[in-house]
Amino acid sequence: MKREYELRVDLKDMSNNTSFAQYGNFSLSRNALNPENDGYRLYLGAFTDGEAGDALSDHVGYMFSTYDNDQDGDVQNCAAYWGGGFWYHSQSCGGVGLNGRYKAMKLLQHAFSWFTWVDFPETLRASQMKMRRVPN
Ligand SMILES: [Ca+2]
Repeated sequence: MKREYELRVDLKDMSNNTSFAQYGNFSLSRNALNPENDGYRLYLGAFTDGEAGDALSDHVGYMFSTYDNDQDGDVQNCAAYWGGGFWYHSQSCGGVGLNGRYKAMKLLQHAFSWFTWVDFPETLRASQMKMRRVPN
């Protein structure tokens, strides 16, 4: 039986307010024989808790993109445009970029954001993605 993990994302804004979002059943390339060929595709179960809100479910099913390996499906290179790798959405990159820049460099450019809590033109100060095994 496959082990099940939950994901907790801790966030901090520029005023040092903190928030979080939590999901059940986190995995990458869930059913792939070769995760690298599958792009380490994001899989999440249900949003289970957190005042930051569910911004990440929109990104489920997308591959992890980096500036030198654009797998996001959007016309642009989201990792280059936002400033860091992530599971970007195929339409306008999506609303979460936890490796994005601290400040948007161009008009309407997203950066380090979690759109249901901190979004353009504001950016986050810090984030942590933590996973742990769900006890049986
Ligand atoms: Ca692209």
